[in-house]
Amino acid sequence: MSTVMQKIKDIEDEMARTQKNKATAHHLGLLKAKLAKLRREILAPPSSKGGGAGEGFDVTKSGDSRVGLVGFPSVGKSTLLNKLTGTFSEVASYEFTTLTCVPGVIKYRGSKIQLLDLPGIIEGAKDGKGRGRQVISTARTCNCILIVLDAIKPITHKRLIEKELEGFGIRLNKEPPNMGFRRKDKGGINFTSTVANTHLDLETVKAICGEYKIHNADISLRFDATADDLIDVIEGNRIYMPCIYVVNKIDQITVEELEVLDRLPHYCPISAHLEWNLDGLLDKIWEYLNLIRVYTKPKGNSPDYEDPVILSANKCTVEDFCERIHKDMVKQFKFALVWGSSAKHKPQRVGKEHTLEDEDVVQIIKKV
Ligand SMILES: Nc1nc2c(ncn2[C@@H]2O[C@H](COP(=O)(O)OP(=O)(O)OP(=O)(O)O)[C@@H](O)[C@H]2O)c(=O)[nH]1
Ligand SMILES: [Mg+2]
Repeated sequence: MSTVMQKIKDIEDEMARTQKNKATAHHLGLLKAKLAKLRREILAPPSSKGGGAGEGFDVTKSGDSRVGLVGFPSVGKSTLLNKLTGTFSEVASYEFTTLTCVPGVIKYRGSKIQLLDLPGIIEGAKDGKGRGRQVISTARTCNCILIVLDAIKPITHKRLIEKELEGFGIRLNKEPPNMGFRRKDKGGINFTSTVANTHLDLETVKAICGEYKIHNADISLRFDATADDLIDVIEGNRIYMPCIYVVNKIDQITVEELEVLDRLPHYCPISAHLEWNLDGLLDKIWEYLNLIRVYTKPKGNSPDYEDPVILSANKCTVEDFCERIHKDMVKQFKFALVWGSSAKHKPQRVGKEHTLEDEDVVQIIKKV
């Protein structure tokens, strides 16, 4: 492992020394590709059987979605878990109080959100330091990440945590790169673009592909992609995840300082200890999880508003709803009656491809 670490360091040093301009673009692209390959080696060493290395903490998934608390030591992650879930995770003024993953459950708008308190990470986690690797591996299993920051610590901490997560293949608040990439048997590298490219040219693309021993491929860009985007597409195991920057301990800063923080995108100020703005945070978590609630209506009864079926807003057809209720439901499905914002009438009769919306009421009519 240490030789891999040394190689990573050497490449990072070389990148820092290299001036960024048109003439060095392909060389930098090549270095980035080499770096991505080395990081992958650390994630999952090829020799290891059963894969101990890239593994997270052994906590069973429960509820409708999973949210992870990530941050430096002593920023208040455990305090926040305790306040939001009523679970107990030890809080103390010294660093590295939490040494394992402690789960809790938030009940919010009829849904159950599993919140994971994780040990504080230190810089270099992505390169195998401390428990950080385990923390980030667990973070990869979440549906949303809360990066917890201390309001009185330098804002540079935000960038450091992001770098750790990025080094582990997690992409925050980002869509997968919109580009076509198809390997071929012959014909060389064919590089086309529908927009002006300011980062990538054919030479850089060839250098990066060459590093992966890809000599024949069709690559088409539909946006101004960077070398990192191309590497992400080739590596393929990236996880795209929503992230909220939770700035804690705002009881310790002035109103003027708070106003400066207000300009950060994807951010939520709180005081976990004094329970300031925890409702605002819950609202934001709900928004970033992008979930919808669907109420079932048994025939002849009123809808069950207590226990909604929770679906992802990206996967919320009547068929998805049926599958959640029972695995055989789709087979027995005849049609559904839907009340609510997705319905044109009250109720509307729909098929299984109909897309549901938040707080719709659904009654399934089975075949007889
Ligand atoms: N002033 C202030 N202090 C807080 C707040 N939230 C937490 N703290 C304090 O910060 C210290 C660290 O809190 P923890 O919750 O243990 O922090 P942690 O992030 O879980 O720390 P590790 O487990 O060591 O990574 C404790 O002394 C808390 O009382 C807050 O909103 N305001
Ligand atoms: Mg803790």
